Amino acid sequence: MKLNLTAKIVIGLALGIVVGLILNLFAPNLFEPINTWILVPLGKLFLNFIKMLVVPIVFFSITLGVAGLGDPKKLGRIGIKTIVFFIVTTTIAIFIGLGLAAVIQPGAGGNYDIEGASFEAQPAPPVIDTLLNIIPTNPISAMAQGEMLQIIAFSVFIGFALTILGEKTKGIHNLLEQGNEIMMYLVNLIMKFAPYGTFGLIASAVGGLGIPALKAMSLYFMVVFIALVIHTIVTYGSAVAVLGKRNPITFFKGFLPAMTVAFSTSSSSATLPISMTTAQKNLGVPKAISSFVQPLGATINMDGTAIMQGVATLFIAQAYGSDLTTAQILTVVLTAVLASIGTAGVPGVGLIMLAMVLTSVNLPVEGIALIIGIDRLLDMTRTAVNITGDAACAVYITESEKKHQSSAN
Ligand code: DAS
Repeated sequence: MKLNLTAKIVIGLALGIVVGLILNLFAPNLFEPINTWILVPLGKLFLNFIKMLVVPIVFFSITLGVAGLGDPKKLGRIGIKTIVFFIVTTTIAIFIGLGLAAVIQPGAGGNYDIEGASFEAQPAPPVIDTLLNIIPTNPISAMAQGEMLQIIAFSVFIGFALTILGEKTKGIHNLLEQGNEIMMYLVNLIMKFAPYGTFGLIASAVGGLGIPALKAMSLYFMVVFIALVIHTIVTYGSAVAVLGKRNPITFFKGFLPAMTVAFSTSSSSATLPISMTTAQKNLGVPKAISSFVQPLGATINMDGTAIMQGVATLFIAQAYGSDLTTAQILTVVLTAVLASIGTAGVPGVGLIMLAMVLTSVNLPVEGIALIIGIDRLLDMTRTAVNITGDAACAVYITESEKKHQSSAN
């Protein structure tokens, strides 16, 4: 029987938990050698694969994400309204995630020393330095050093230049598109190793930390899930009711077929054809609006992913006993919004962009070890949220264009 990747990851997760608990509860003396020779290498290999892709994916995704926004002059009324809707809802999403994580504190009582990656909190630089340092004096060295904010800033400038230069830079734009294709292929490839990496990381975390690790993971899962549900019902429900002048129940019922496909595929891009036909057939979104808003949204609007990144960052900070300053929280919001613009709609890429958010506030990427096992299950849910945000925007634009037409006549 051919198991799909999600099933394999879930099996890796379950086995990791069982092996971790057995080692922790019944054979602690065996844990050290097994952890050193099997579990940590499996986990480290997977984390290294993820780290390997972070810088190129950030550069290609954010450059193309910004270029994809189109020339502000040519964006037009629909484009401006769409992008404003996307940025506002993504920012609300992050604050819902951060707020819930700050209140529920899923990683509190942490000080987890995850697979030897103990973490010394570095004093955060003053806000003004953080802002000034965003502009890289040497972009290549920023990439070499993994200075995420500087890489993002450089990518935004390049993306903006591509938009303004248009046809003159068609060649380099295509080259970047191909580079991004290669990156998405490599994401797919390393996700095939996810079941083994997940097993190693979870067995190591649970084997070393025992039940508290399981508790932390379940709490994290619950906080992300609740934040996703709140954002979908409250933010999208009100946007559809107030801006779209629709009954939210009818909206969610009408869009459910697309949400279930997104849930099962964990890919906004793969679901796009279904999302568009569902919005057109069940929500009465005109083809012209659906064909602009939803493909753009599938690329640059990922509220569910932004929620995960906000919660995960606070959770990992708590797990390492590190309090984020206000400047660092704002950095998380900025990088998570940009990560959401950059994240392509393929399975697991939100996790890779999380490494970027963590690095931007000097948190160790190893902290992903505690959440990676359950990420696939959350990926399914947040992908369904991601595409629902695009559909809510399409309904808003449909209503707003109707008003515009009637006032024009
Ligand atoms: N699975 C991605 C998507 O298709 C989102 C993510 O990885 O967070 O929307």
